[in-house]
Amino acid sequence: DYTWTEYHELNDTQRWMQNLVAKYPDVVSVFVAGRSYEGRELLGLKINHQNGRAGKQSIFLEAGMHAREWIGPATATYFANELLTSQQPQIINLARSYVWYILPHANPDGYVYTHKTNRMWRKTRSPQGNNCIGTDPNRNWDFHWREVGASSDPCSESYAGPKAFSEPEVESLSQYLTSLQEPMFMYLSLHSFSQLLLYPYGHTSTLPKNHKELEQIFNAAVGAMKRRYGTRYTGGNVYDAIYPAAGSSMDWVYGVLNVKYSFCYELRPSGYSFWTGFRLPASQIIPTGQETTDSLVEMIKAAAQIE
Ligand code: 0X9
Ligand code: ZN
Repeated sequence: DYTWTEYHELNDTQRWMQNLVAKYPDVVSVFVAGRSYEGRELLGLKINHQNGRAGKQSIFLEAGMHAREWIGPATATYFANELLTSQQPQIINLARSYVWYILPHANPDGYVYTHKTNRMWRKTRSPQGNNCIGTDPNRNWDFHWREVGASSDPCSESYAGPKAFSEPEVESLSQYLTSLQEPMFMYLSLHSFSQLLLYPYGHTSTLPKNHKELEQIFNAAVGAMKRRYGTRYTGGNVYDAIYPAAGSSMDWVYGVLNVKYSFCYELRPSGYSFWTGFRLPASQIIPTGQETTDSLVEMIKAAAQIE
């Protein structure tokens, strides 16, 4: 059985998703948002309660863009399971009020590589110049591409790629996001680590137009994150809160698709240790899933109140 007491390989999670369709045929379907360089499906879950009201908006949750950040996919699947099984009225309500798209593995080739060969791999697996492999998929989106905080060196961990949307994962996911029928209410990107909640932009310190609203939502989300286990998050706009970084999915969705609420979580742990930061013990998957669910519930409530 699929549990949240250990990290899973890609195939396990893809099988789990297919099994959910069989278990909840009226509510769950899978979607394929394209294919990776090595031909793997970008497989996600669509959760849509037919008995919800008509004209629902969507919320898209993306994780696993960076291969070694294993807590992202684990939290995405934890949250999907909550949407499907929780008895809490708030979560039942959330599940019914939106059309949910949950993509646990935006970079499946990289994830497989972290299991088989190099636990610390970050990028995609497409061959680039100078005998180096991979592009940083979170620098490859076509919005102020490569302007700052992105490298033109194919061997760099933040290589932006030879051009915007050079990576099949990123190009096809962008196409898929553009093609969705329901208006998108919110876009969420799960990364790790540092315990930060981030909003646009990465390419400039100029705050986005609705930054007052984003800050209000930020405060609600960070407050809820702390409630259960005292977990402290900081953050703000990417450029000031961490570092300049152009070409992320969050900024593209905000800037090009005009989705007003676009956020990125840098999940547990806190601190700076590169060696331990990506190796969050599996015993912390459930607590991370619980507090992040708390945070998402309050975040979406706060955003819905603004409307
Ligand atoms: O550098 C990144 O891409 C992200 N940090 S990480 O340690 N996970 O690599 C942060 C970038 C800002 N986040 C988004 N714009 N989504
Ligand atoms: Zn990341």
